[in-house]
Amino acid sequence: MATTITITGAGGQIGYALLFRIAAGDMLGQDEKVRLRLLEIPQGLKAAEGAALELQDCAFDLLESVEVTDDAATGFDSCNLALLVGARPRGPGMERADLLAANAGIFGPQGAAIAGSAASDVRVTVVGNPANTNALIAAASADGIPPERFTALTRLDENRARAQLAAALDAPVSAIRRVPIWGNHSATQFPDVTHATVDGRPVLEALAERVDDVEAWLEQTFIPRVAKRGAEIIEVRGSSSVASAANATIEHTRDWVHGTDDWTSAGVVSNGEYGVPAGLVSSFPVRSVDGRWQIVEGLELSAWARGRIDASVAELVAERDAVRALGVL
Ligand code: NAX
Repeated sequence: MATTITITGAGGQIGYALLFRIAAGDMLGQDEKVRLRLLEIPQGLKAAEGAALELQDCAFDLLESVEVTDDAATGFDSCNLALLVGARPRGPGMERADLLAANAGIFGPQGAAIAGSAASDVRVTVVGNPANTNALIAAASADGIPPERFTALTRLDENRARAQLAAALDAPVSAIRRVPIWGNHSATQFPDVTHATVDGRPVLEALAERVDDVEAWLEQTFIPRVAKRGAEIIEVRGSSSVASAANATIEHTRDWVHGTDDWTSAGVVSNGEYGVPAGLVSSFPVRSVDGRWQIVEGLELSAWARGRIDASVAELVAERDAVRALGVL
């Protein structure tokens, strides 16, 4: 057996960083063959075709086939995993409502095409921004597919948060655990260190030994650094995050399929957990058990954490309402 994986925007930057790692077995392991479907718009076909030629030249043992198309029904045909990377970026002078509308025009039809032609076990990860609301739109357009099969990527934010804590504590990143992201994949996101540990010890305790005022450090240094890391990468590198985004997409999907031994973060459909309105795609602390994301429940939230989460969730509500006003939901 092989897993069929559809990657939209496969001719773009993240697509190029994803394809070779998937074909090398980084996502599903060395025992699972893969069939790749590269779905692009006509302008992106050549780049995707070029990547397909290079995939061929890698002669990967695990790679059974590569197909390039600009037809959504063909692209999602029998796919088990859909990685929705292609999206409409914000152009000059574009208002937020225009951006949401342009992306609704992509993710609505793609959700419908997934419902029409994907395998019955399909699992969808939305990377293209605004990722949470794009996932909501795709899920709402995919009649017959349970909404929990649609997720948005916030793993990159979590990885950034863990890496920043590791640097601040002079600890290896592998020692840092339980740093969930709450809310939207945007500047309002809340990277939460309340329950985080470093080598099993509370991070808050370890931080208190290194910074004078932990709360101020979290508010003024840590959270802005994590939430604005994408902008920092653009400033330094001259281009947006690519390899780290592809890596996070691989980790998210791998964990969804193979399970986790601890918490991680993913944008998943809320059932009202922690007061997040049901139906929104919000990031939560999650575990992956038997191929399903489960929200970690029962965590105590301080008034400060509650306020941060509420602010990010309010942004998700506003995005949903803007999309509803367009008549999409
Ligand atoms: P690129 O502009 O390099 O590539 C996007 C590709 O998508 C292009 O080849 C384009 O032709 C294609 N595309 C556009 N509309 C399409 C459609 N309807 N069907 C199929 N393909 C389509 O962008 P890249 O750097 O690869 O980033 C892709 C998306 O990831 C962006 O929306 C970006 O904002 C988002 N990101 C999300 C992150 C996350 O953590 N969730 C982090 C990284 C990144 O910023």
